[in-house]
Amino acid sequence: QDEYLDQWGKALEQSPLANQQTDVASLQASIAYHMNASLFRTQHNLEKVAVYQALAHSMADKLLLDWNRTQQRYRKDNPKRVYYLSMEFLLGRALDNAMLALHMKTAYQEAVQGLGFRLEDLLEQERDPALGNGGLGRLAACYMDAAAALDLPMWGYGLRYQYGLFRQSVQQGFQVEAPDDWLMRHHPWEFPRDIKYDVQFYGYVATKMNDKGESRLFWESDHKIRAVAYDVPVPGKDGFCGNIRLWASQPPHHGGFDLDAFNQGNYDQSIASLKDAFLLTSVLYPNDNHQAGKELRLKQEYFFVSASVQDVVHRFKRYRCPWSEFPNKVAFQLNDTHPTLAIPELQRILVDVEGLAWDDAWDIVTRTFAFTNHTVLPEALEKWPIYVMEKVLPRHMQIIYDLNLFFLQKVEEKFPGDRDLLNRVSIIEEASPQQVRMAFLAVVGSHSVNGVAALHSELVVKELFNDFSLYYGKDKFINITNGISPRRWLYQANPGLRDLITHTLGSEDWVADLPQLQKLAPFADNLEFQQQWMAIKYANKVRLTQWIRDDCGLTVDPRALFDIQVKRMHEYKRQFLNILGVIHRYRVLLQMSPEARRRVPPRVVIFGGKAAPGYAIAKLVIKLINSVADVVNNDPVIDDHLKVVYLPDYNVSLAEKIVPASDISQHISTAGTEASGTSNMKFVINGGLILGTVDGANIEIRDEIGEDNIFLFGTLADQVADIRHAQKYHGVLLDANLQSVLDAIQAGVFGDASIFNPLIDTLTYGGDFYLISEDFDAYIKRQNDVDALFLQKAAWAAKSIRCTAGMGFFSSDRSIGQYASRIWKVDKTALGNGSTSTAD
Ligand code: CBF
Repeated sequence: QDEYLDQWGKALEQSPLANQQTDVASLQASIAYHMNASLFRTQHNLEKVAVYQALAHSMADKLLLDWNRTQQRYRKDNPKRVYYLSMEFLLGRALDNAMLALHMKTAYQEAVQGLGFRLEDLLEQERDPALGNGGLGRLAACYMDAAAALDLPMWGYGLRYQYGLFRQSVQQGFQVEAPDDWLMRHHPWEFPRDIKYDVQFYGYVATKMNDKGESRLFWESDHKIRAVAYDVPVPGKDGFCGNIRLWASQPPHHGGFDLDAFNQGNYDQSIASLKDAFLLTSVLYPNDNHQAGKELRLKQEYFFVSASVQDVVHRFKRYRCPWSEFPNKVAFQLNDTHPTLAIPELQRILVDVEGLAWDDAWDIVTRTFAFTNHTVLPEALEKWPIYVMEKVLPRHMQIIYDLNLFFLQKVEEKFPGDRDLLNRVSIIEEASPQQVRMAFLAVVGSHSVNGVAALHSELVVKELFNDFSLYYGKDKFINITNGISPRRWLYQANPGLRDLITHTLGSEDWVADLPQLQKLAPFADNLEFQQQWMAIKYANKVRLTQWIRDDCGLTVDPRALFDIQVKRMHEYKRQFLNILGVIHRYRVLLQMSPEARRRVPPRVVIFGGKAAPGYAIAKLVIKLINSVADVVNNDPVIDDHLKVVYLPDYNVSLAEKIVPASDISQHISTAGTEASGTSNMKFVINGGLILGTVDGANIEIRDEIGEDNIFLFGTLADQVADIRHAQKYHGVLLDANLQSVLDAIQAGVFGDASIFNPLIDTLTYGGDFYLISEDFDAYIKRQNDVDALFLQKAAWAAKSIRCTAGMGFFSSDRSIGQYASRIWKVDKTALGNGSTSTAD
């Protein structure tokens, strides 16, 4: 075929794909072409969604060319590549992002306008691919974006769930879940590939002779499901385009159809394997920071890692390098423990399939994997019962036993006679039933383990993996503080602020070099600049106000203080504390004279976030918020002094509207529970002040922007254990203001009180595990400080500017740069002019 390569290159050069023009008329032509050729529609039958799709196809054409060039270049240069293994990628919408990355938004805006549409309306037609639960999945998306922007050879691997995170609506104040059928309409941002791997489950392990007469273990099973690749391009800079490969499940052969069963009239049986395959990647488990614990989830995890490892091994073998080169060509990053089975899977492939000696294989494995821990919450730490693992993955269970044995022997060598230690570090937990501790397996199989913010990484070493850090030494455990994409979370989400910053700093260079934002600091006290700054904030608030009106039928005043808490509903994140604080405010306002009330700045308190469908207490908090909203929003005495909003179906694209509109946002987890948080970074970079606990990345945000520009309060992480201990023995002494708030709920001020009993019990009988009572007074006082500052317009504006100015550190480019140099040891690839062809 090589002799024809030149000819193919020339043919492509002549093709419409390589000759795309970017003037308005050519863009219109390309949209019209796709309307007819890709969607089979004509201009006589136009709906916004169809125009959006034609537009997306037109844009994707441009990305595809970059994608092909980039991947072809990799194939030729064979650099060390990073594979980011993540069960979740919360990508958000693609079109706006791609247009901005390729500097084509203005041209497309004009093009669609000339065809009778507004670009903003078309952008709203895109469904969010919600292939993630919250922070972990969104972080993965920001990291892919950063790698693409940095020209770093990194691919993401994940699952193409047929149904993403459920869609949430609110009925009678309660959360109602519906399936997220995001693929019902054609999704123009994924490209199905003819790349397939079979993944097997169940079966048995036996011994057989290989060609050399050596006896080998092998794993046999009839139960196979086929993984099929879908590639999702990630727009980068200057013609570079990254990739996320998502696996969908399909039946292994003959399309899963059993013709014999059909001929015998056994119709259910005839499509049984089809149903089986469909189910595997049908739905994302909707738990955030909580283990799902179901056999199907274990199968999803294995399916995902097996296909990914097979794909990477296949690519490696193409170059015929010795196996010892594998760690120099491949770095796997485990995004939490969900992909940990990749460790025994690679060991299995190297030993059972490729015939390497156990120790050689293990050396390769441990030099290839690195692990990021994202939580210290015990309920989120994955453990799989051995009886489930033995049934689903019999060979992997054997491998895990062996790995554990060799590991414990080494621990015994270093710390002889310490049986307790062996028990504590064993990958197998001697409980009933016995379980595999996935986090321990990840630590033992990785050369580097990192936490995601300074405090979190400290807790990881001191608490979660203390014994391991004594055994391995501290160097294996590092911190890499999370970061966010400045492209999506400022450049794209806040065009007004983007333009002001660009104008003030003289160029757009700050986007790729975020510490340049510091140059805004000298303008913090400049009154004219403050006015421009706050006018942008006001416009963003107006935009959100319209959204609230359309979505919730509620009118709110954009001049009020917008106080926002949007994130997954979870007890440790303490939305309960927030709503209890709102009730307290409501009661105080009611007791005030009208004059006194007028001296308090009006507030709009906005909530958003989904609760896992099985998480009853979190769902009750949603109900309480909505019940309080019903009363407060309709109280004529309160009028506009206080409004409460619950925005349903919080997702990435809604976040892009909410984040730029905050005056204050709340990040108020019990100290030591929120590993990092990333929405805190998004709010602050957009000039929103934050009210938070001394937890996660709040601490580093304070260090960067200065103590004066953040409202911190509450118990410190190292005090929590003592307080819980004391509460256990002496009971919870409820704060007096909090007690009156609870009395009001129990008196039925917010409707049927009995509904809320289980929630109130978490404070009283439940021992107030999340220290709401302990922190209540400090929280209320800090809220009063917020009120006082909001009345001083210039002082508020100055702090808002200083917030943005200090956020240079939190770019995902900095985080990914640190991963690259400290863990993966990879170089950037310079993009060359490699000929275009379909790579991989
Ligand atoms: O590191 C990213 C985020 O991950 C979580 O969402 C998680 O799922 N474990 C944490 O809860 C966040 O603190 C963290 O920012």
